[in-house]
Amino acid sequence: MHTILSSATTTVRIGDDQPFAIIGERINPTGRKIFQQQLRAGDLSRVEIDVKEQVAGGAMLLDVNMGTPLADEAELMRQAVPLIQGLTDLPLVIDSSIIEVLDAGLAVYQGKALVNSVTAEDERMDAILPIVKKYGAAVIGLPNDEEEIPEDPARRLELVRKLIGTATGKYKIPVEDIVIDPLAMPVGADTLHPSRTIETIALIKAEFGVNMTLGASNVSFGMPDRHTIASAFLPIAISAGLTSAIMDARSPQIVRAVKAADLVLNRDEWGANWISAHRAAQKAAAEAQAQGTT
Ligand code: THG
Repeated sequence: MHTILSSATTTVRIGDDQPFAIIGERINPTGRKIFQQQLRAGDLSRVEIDVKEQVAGGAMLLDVNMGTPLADEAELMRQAVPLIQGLTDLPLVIDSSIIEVLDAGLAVYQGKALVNSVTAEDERMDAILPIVKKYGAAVIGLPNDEEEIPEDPARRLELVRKLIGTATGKYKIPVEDIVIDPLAMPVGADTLHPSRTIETIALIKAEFGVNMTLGASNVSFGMPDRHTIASAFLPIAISAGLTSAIMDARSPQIVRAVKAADLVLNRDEWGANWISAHRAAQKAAAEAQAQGTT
């Protein structure tokens, strides 16, 4: 099962026989005071740095979230999408909890975007899925409803059934355009959270075989040495069936852990990506040294 996303010029295929899809999380003002102040003042200049760093780090798609208190988020999204598409050919993930913001981003997007996200609540599905269909986009589905974010993996699976059933049945969205987020929560809040996420991934994979994504940084939130936690969590989740993650693409440690997982899980034929990345790093190091000695 392949989820195909695109920009005006570039296509990315997500699937369990493909290299793990690294979605850069960084274009998001949550927890970043200065970035929030800039966005509130209509200054999007920081986005350029965030794009460059994530592309350099190995991002294959970029999540775009403009959620800023006391700002016109729809207007920010309307400006951010063409700005980012002028800076990179990577496909984008349009991330907002506000329906008008998703619509504003999709209206100006060139290509096939991934909408982040819709829950299993009837009201949310009935508002967001028609927009997804209208733009021919793909969508991330979250297994929580009006009552709860369920802890039990079996209950999450029930909500995934509801989501996929409604999206494919009522709204005629192809199942390959539905990417499920099994919900990643901080290990610092409960050390059972990651195990529940991984069990949910395995259940969804067995029943539907759909592509999945999650917010990898959620897992390490509030803990020291976050990159090491992500570097352990992601390969385990990938082994269970996770095919992409919204993650810190600037971290060589996490990106290399994911690339090594591709290699050992046979998503990197002949180790071609692994070897060429190593050679590129060697070359860059040699060039840096030559610069330093002249
Ligand atoms: N699922 C889906 N979408 C998501 C999430 C998810 N989108 C948003 C979020 N969760 C994923 N994105 C981030 C982005 C940043 C961080 C965590 C998740 C993060 N930021 C630092 C912090 O808050 O400590 C920023 C600090 C700084 O740089 O100054 O951790 O789960 N579908």
